Parts: sequence; C-alpha cells; structure tokens
Amino acid sequence: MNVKPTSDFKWQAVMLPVISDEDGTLSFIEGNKDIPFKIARVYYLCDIPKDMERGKHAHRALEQILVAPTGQLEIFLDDGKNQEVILLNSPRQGLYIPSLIWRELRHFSKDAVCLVLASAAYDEADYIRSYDSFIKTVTGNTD
Ligand code: T46
Repeated sequence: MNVKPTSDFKWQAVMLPVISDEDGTLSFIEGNKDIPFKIARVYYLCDIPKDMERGKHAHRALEQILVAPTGQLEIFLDDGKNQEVILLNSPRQGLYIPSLIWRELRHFSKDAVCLVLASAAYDEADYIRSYDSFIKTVTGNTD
C-alpha cells in the first residue's frame, strides 16, 4: 500500500500503479490494497468554470482519494494546525485525504477532471460545511 499511516496522520500524496508501453498508459487502484479503504463510491468533477472554487468543507468520517486523470487543479488542505496546497496534475499521482481535513479545490484547468474514490456512500450528515464548526470539532473547543 502506498499510503503509510503515521502518528501525525494527515493527507498524503500517493503514487498510483501504472503500466505504460507504446500502446499508452493504464493506471489502476484497488481498494484495501493500493489505498487504505474499500471503495464504496466513485464520482468526478468536470467542466468547472474558470475561477470557480469547490469543496470548502471537511468530512467527519469519510476518506477519499483524488486523482486528476486529465488537466490540473490545486487543493488547499487544512487540519486545523497545518495548511498546504497540493497540485494534482498527473494520472500517476493521487491525493489521500483522511477524515477531518478542510479542503478547497481551485484553479481548475479547462480540461480538468477530478476523479474521487470515496470510502462511503454520499451522506450530507458527514459534511462540516462551516469553517468555525470544523475548527471547534478538531480542537475540541466548544466555546
Ligand atoms: C469533496 C469534493 C472533492 C450527491 O448527490 N452525491 C455525491 O456523491 C456527491 C459528491 C455530491 N452530491 C450532491 C450534493 C450537492 O447537492 O451534489 C451537489 C454538489 O456537491 P458538493 O457541493 O458537495 O460538491 P463539491 O465539489 O464542493 O465537493 C465534492 C464532494 O461533495 C466532497 O466530498 O471532497 O467534491
């Protein structure tokens, strides 16, 4: 498995298995093998207008892998203490986002497709859509 659990368990870049030859490239992802969860749902974002931002939420329990098979986009990540911007621009690279990470997706190229593999079915109750609520959840501060 390419995702290595650490004591400070945050987002991680994942190198995806790739088979390339003169016929082209094939990449694949097997749940519980190449990534640390069983895949329950697949969805993708495309046709995102220039300057549009998506995401702006965290998930209570959901884990996801994001891949840009074509085009590119940036993902701002925040665990309440650390922030980082990751560029997704290769079908060979994925991004693992565990639970309780605030994410904002921006700067989509015209041809960008963001493919998402998710650990659970869609559940609006799993979303934290307010940044203040997210910070209170991760810090345990209910003031
Ligand atoms: C995430 C980023 C990367 C569904 O009905 N089923 C689904 O599986 C999903 C993902 C969404 N929806 C509905 C819910 C909303 O009415 O589609 C609409 C747009 O969803 P949302 O505003 O959450 O889309 P994004 O692009 O801001 O966020 C999505 C995922 O929701 C989120 O989990 O991490 O992509």
